[in-house]
Amino acid sequence: MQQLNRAALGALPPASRPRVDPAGLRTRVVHFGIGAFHRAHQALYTENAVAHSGEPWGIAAVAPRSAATVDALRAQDCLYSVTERRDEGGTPRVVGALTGAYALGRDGEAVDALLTDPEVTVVTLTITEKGYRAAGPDTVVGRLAAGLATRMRSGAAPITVVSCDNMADNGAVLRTAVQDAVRAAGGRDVDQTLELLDRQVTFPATVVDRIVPATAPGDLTATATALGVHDALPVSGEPYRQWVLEDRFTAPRPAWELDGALLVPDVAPYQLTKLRLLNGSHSALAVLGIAAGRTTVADAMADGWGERLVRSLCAEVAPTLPDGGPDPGRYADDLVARFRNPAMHHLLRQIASDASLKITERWLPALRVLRERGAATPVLELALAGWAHLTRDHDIPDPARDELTACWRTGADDTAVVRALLTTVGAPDLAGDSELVTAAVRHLPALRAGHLDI
Ligand code: CS2
Repeated sequence: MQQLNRAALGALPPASRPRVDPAGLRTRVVHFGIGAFHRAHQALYTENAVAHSGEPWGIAAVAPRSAATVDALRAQDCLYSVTERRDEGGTPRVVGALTGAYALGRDGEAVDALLTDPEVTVVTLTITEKGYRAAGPDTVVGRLAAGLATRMRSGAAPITVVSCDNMADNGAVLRTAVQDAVRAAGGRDVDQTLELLDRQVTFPATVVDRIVPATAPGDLTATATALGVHDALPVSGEPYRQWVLEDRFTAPRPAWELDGALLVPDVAPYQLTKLRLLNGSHSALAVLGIAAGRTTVADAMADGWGERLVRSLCAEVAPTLPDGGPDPGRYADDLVARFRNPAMHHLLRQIASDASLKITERWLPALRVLRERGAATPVLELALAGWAHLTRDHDIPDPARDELTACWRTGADDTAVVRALLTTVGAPDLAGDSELVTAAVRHLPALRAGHLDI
């Protein structure tokens, strides 16, 4: 079967062809993190913005690690398809927004050149929570900081840097990480560079939302059948997507609002609602669902247990949300419908990965607010128990996995272990909350027996 590339576009079914002519685009956005989420979210918004506005915004996508994805994309002239999953099947649509693909280590010089190119005025990032903790010269943050510093020193144009990861205050977190990396790199003109960065670069906060499971082997076959050509990098996502951006751009950007993106003065109410309700429920479904032998989100939702968990977690956490965001009741209704989508095959294991970083964004801040108020937190206690149970003996990737498993190896009792686990993820305050720890520990025997207590 012929491979997807520019020469094959004419042979695609008309509904599957890109909305823009990829050859007519110019590289004006650099994106770090080439994974499925970017390809099904920001790249799509950008292609649609181009189709609406006629402005030729193209994206150079940089892979922090995987040169294999870069090579596969290049072999397809940076084309790939996105399938919207309403039910089994769905029509793949080829996206033509990418103008280049680079591997951070191997193509470092090209990436540096892009970051100093005055025509590039936007950088976006999807590097996951752990990407913001690493700042050596070969990391995304290190490279970005070095590139921005060079851009500032050479008097180049202002630029906006947009974190698209699931963290509260993601723009401010990235800004601090970049400033720290510039300071760590040293040099005589550090202060002047930092001052220029302050003046010429903004880091708006954003909320991104679309459920995009990792591509499964069956997706490749289904996509090839629908397209009539082979796509090595297909992605599929739910129909719903949302992008809320803090309206603080210092330089030109694609007209994403023409594709439904919201530009608002303050994203915090949207950000906290999404993190605590959607991502918070996702993580709870993942750790508890795995304990009960479920495989996907849709499985966990299929028998009523998942829905009860989502609704009760949303109800427990809603009082911690600031005004001005979506209505929590309606949001919970939408979540139940989104999570039920049987066409998604979203693996609980995927969501449970890096849980030690995710729960510090998704559960712990809400838990702190509720405990300070003296409010009851039965659902978050159960979720914590599910997480603690998962850390005991699992093979799910997590940067803190060895430290967490080591907590169980001490032979201490469950209470001491749960305290140690919480301390390991940076929550010694919660570890010291005896009532909370006792309540979580009480669930462990049932979880060990595979019972779901909700
Ligand atoms: C999920 C998210 O894997 C996870 O941790 O909770 O990727 C989630 O699907 C997205 O944030 C939805 O926008």
